[in-house]
Amino acid sequence: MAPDRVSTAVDGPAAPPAAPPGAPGTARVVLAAALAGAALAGGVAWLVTPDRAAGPTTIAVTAHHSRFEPDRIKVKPNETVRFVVHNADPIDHEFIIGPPAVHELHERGTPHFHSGVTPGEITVPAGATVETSWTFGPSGSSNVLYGCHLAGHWDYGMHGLATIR
Ligand SMILES: [Cu+2]
Repeated sequence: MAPDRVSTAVDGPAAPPAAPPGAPGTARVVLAAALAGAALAGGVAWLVTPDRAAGPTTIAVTAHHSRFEPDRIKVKPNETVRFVVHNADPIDHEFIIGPPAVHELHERGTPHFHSGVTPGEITVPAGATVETSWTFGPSGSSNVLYGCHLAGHWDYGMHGLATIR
């Protein structure tokens, strides 16, 4: 159970809804949530390789039970990735992406509302889907992490790792 693409087969059999009827979301996000649920049932972390076949790279990320799914992604050096982040939880979350220093700053308590003006820093309200873009550095640059710094969320495990290669 290690799907390597999330942005294909959106026309396949209907997946169970990831959010209540009427909540914002896309087929792609629903599929990602369904795959993530299946992977988590097996107790495994899994890896997503973005689909680069058509246009800008998009990675769908779902916040579910205060974890990010997927929690491991692979990107190309210097690649700009559009993150479509869906919050399937009944509480708000944030999605902050950057090198470790960025996360140290946010973990110490900078404001926890992000309008999206700063690339890679968004608030994702309960049930909402919010997008942001991030441009990764060259191969061999420092690790890029993504996570939520609302009180206790990072320590609970609400973070993921992007590998540049
Ligand atoms: Cu959170």
